[in-house]
Amino acid sequence: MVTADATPPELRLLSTDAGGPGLTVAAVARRLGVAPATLRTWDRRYALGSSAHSAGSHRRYSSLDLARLDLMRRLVNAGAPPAEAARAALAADVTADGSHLDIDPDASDLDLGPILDGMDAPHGGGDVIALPTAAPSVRGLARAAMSLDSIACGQIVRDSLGRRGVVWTWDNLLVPVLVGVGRRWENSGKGVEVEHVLSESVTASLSGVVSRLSGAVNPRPVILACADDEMHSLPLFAVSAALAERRIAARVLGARVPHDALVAAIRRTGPSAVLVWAYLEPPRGAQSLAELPALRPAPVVLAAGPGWGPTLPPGVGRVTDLVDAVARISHAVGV
Ligand code: B12
Repeated sequence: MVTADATPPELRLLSTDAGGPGLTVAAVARRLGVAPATLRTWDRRYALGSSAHSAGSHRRYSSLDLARLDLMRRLVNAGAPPAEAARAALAADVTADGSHLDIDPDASDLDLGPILDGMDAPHGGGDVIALPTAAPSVRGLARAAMSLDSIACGQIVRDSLGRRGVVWTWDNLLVPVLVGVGRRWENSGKGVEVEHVLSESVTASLSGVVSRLSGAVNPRPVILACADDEMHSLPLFAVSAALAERRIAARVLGARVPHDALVAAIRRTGPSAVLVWAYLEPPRGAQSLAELPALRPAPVVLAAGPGWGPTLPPGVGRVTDLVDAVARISHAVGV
């Protein structure tokens, strides 16, 4: 018998256990960081789904169902073939509060011991991102990213953007997961593929907010660019989406913008504000910001990110976070 204290606290004690309605497929998908289609497939193929259906035969999940599905997800993430993982999850003896799983190793051909040992490594260097006190949506996004499930990542991020807006989603959902992913890479050297899947999903979701903008209020453009060699472009998309919510249109030049290309873009468009993001120190440092074209009227030039160092050239403003960036750009465009 192998015992794992495996179920995260937010998966415990759902209302079906007290005779209430339980969770919907969408809610379970969010909590587990698994696409709803994957849950339906597991139900159809392996009979691993909800034990109760409510009126209208919609699936409703109890904490015991969730504990089994969570185990299934963990085993699959740890490399178990889905059919084997499902057999083990179905054979698991789940306790009443869903907090423990007693797994019978004879129920499966898998050697479950090493897989269970590898689950929930505590310091973010293993197969999870360590986010012990995080909200369910944060843990769901982290799990989806770790599973390289870009569809679930997109669903979780879009859901939050729709409900809470760009600034809340950036500060409370995206930053914690991005920092966790970055820390895992720092500790283990693993997970660049996770960073890429997460970044692509976040970029696409934030771009979706921008694509719904019509009737922008700013007559002169706003330019958002990364410094020379800088690949960390996500903050630009966050700024662009947060501005779009205020009906301000921005032109995102994206990652690795050579200094000469930025100069050319400024000359061609005559922007009211230019924000340049640097996570890493740019090759020519903050001095490059002093060498932007002197237009009339002069654009507001903003340096964002830790790469610019402590001293900025005269006339260049420093932006400290997303709210600050939106406020300064809104002021520059006169909104
Ligand atoms: C995603 C990611 C990538 C992706 C980027 C994809 C993309 N399209 O953006 C990829 C895989 C390409 C990548 C590459 C690299 N990465 Co990287 N990456 C990250 C990760 C996980 C998130 C980056 C991000 O968007 N951060 C945004 C927020 C979450 O960062 P933050 O520091 O908390 O931001 C706060 C402040 O900066 C502040 N702030 C201050 N001013 C402003 C202004 C504005 C407008 C905003 C919004 C915020 C803000 O508020 C922010 C919170 O809102 C970070 C981890 C991390 N902690 O950020 C590593 C991280 C930035 N990467 C790092 C490194 C070392 C690299 C690589 C050199 C190594 C590698 N893996 O190959 C390359 C660099 C390549 C290059 N030339 O640029 C290090 C940087 C360490 C350092 N300071 O030197 C980090 C910190 C990882 C780590 N923990 O070590 N990376």
